[in-house]
Order: sequence, then C-alpha cells, then structure tokens
Amino acid sequence: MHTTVGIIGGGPAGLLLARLLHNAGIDSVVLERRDRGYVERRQRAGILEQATVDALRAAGAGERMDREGMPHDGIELRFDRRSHRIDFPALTGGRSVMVYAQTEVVKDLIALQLADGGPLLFDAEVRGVDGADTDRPSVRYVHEGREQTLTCDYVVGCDGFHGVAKGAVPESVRTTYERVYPYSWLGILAEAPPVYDELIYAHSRRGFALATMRSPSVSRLYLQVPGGTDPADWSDERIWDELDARFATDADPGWKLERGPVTGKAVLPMRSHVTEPMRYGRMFLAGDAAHIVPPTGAKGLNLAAADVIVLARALINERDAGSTELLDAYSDTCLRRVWRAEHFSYFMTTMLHTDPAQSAFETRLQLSQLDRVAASPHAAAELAENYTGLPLPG
Ligand code: FAS
Ligand code: PHB
Repeated sequence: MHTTVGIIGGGPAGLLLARLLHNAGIDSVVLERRDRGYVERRQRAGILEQATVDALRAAGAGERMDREGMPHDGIELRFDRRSHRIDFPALTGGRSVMVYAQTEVVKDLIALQLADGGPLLFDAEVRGVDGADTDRPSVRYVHEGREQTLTCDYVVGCDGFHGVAKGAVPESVRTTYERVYPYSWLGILAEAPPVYDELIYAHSRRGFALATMRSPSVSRLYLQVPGGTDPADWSDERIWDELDARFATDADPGWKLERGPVTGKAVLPMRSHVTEPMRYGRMFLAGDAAHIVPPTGAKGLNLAAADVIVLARALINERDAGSTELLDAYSDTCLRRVWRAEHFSYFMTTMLHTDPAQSAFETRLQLSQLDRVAASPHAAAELAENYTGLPLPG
C-alpha cells in the first residue's frame, strides 16, 4: 500500500493530522496499535486551549464539542487556606478555555475519519520505520496477523511516549532532555456532581490536589501521591477524605466535595521530556512522540494539536507552492512552543506540589510565588496567558 502521509498512531495528534490533511485533499493512512474501544476509553486530558478549539471547529470536528463542551473563564488557586481566582478574559484580553475531554475529541475525530477519511487501521502495530532519510520512507506493521509495508512520501510519528518512530532518528542526531518528578498523580473519575464551577488547583502541605470535571454529573479529581503508588492502596473513602483535607480553605470553612461512586482510578507518573529534532529526513514527530509535560499546566493535548496544525500547513504549502520552507522550519517552529509549555508546566508543577524531600525554605518560596500571583495582575497575567495558550505561529 502507498500513501502520501503515513501516520503512526491514532491518538489526538494522528487523528487531527489525518483530518486536516483530508480536508486539504492530501491522502494519508493512520496505523493504530490498539482497538477502537481502547483508544476511545483512554482517560487523559480535559482542557482545550482556544487554538485547539478553533482548529477542531475549522476541521469540522467541533459540533459536539460546542454542544457538550463547557467554556471556562478562570481557575481557582487554593493555598495556605486562602482562595484566589484567576480571571482569564480580564487578564488576557478575552481568552478562555474549553472543558471537553480528550476521550470525546478522539471519538469525534475517529467518527469523521471512518465516515469519509482515508484508511484508519486499528490493531495495526507498527514495528519500524525504514528509509526515513530517503525519498521513499516506509512503515512496517503487523495487521490481521500479517507483516505488511506502507510506502509513503512522508511519515509522521504520532505514536506517543512509548512509540517506535523516534527510534528511527539515529542516536547521533537525536538529543533527549528529561526531568522525572519525585511524585505522581492518582486520578479518579466519579459519578459525583462537581460542587465547583471552575477547576481548583490546591497547594497544601499534605500534597497537591486538582478538581476538574467531565460533565455536570461527573467529577475528575487528582491527588499527588508518591511515585510507584498502587491505586489499590487508596480506598474511595481515603481518597475523598484526603481531597477534602487538601482543598480546605478559610474562604469557605464548610467546603466539601460531593461524593459518589468512583468509576476509574489510575496512577500517572510525572515527567518532562523533549526529543530533538522533531524531524529526520522525511519523517516528522508530533505530540507525545516528541515531548511530554507534567499535566499540571493542561498542555499535553494542546501541544500535540499545535504540532500537527503547523505540520499540516507545511505539507499543504509544499504541495501547493512546491516549497519545503515550512517543512524545513517545522522542528524549530514547534520546539519554540514546546519549550514554552515545558517551562510553564514545570513552573505550575513545582509551585503547587509538595516534594516530600523539600525543605521548609522551599515551601515558603512556593507560598511566596502563589501570594505574588494572587497579589499582582502582572504575575497573574503571565499564568493566564500560558494556561489559555499562546497564539499559534504564523
Ligand atoms: P497518544 O499517546 O495519545 O497517542 C499515541 C497513539 O499511538 C496511541 O493510541 C497508541 O496506541 C499508538 N501507538 C503507540 N505505539 C504504536 C505503534 N508501535 N504502532 C501503532 N500505534 C502505536 N494531558 C493533559 O493535558 N491533561 C491530563 O490530565 C493528562 N492526563 C494524562 C494521563 C495519562 C495516563 C497519559 C499517558 C497522558 C496524559 N496527558 C494529559 C497527556 C495526553 O493528553 C497527551 O498529551 C496526548 O494523549 C498526546 O496525544 P498524542 O500525541 O496523540 O499521543
Ligand atoms: C483534566 O480535566 O483531566 C485536567 C485538567 C487540567 C489539568 C490536568 C487535567 O491541568
């Protein structure tokens, strides 16, 4: 089989790229290792930046998002038993975010691709990329029990942190940057109506906590836990009690979460990671295949979307103008935004999490930083601009 763009991975990056290319009349094939149900059920991100919302609408994938998504104009910070709201539109000249889960984005894009897009093969595991630095790269994959080859004009690795595409970039030209944090997140999904209108990020000496949501009846909540925590060690009651303790605030002394059946429980490690460059020959890396951020800044999914928006523009430009200028600039263009998001995610993570080994001095620095964000519209604007997402390049 041959295609113009071979896409490895049917997560948000691969699916959005396939949609953007389809709408521009460029054919692609998406090879996804897992089955459809697994990909659609995988609980991950929940916040869409304005640029991601705009791209989904422009790609014809925004109809259910606009019907069921929840626009949010701010977040609440809780620290030192205080509470402070970050007002996004007031601080950014009108920007906000959309609460619409990654699972739903993926379902919408899969439905479109199966309805009128190019081939989207599930249970198709890519084993390797060959000839990335030649004019005819190819992808080896196993599907329906047979090893097959897809020849391409271009290959895009959208296969996430544990994918194979980045391995096709020779060690001699690949640089990896990494920071692993000394804690993880225990995330739960609960059939319990959120008693809060906006997300709450809480710093407490007991550890970080985040209250977010999936709908008016489903809460999504996270607790900082030690790395390697077994979710089975946390009973539902222990989770609810710990969350209430960490969200306690003198601004509303009786404040408590509404409890309900916990329907999902998982531990997520925290790491920052960047692989440079995001291109080798005719192979490009996009999304988690190239970079990972701790989810405290709600950047992961949005970075993946930004990468493929930039790449689609470059591939369309090459087809229409015969110029490789934007393709040649892809890696540098994306990395500038990636490193900005890496820093912001690091900033939010280290400001809000209590490293078990940190000193009292470091705790006071965190509280001083949080106090600065609450007291200064300039400091708050810096957080709001990064959280709602900086404008896309070009
Ligand atoms: P993905 O990892 O989503 O998709 C890669 C796809 O490639 C997968 O479907 C995989 O099955 C497939 N694949 C891998 N190897 C393959 C192979 N050899 N052949 C074929 N297919 C292959 N971000 C947030 O902003 N907020 C969060 O709360 C949050 N929570 C997260 C929780 C977890 C457990 C994880 C792992 C990530 C979380 N993230 C979060 C980040 C997440 O949203 C990613 O940024 C987002 O999924 C990136 O999308 P993709 O780049 O498409 O990668
Ligand atoms: C989520 O809704 O899952 C979510 C929201 C904001 C974050 C991380 C996760 O920073």
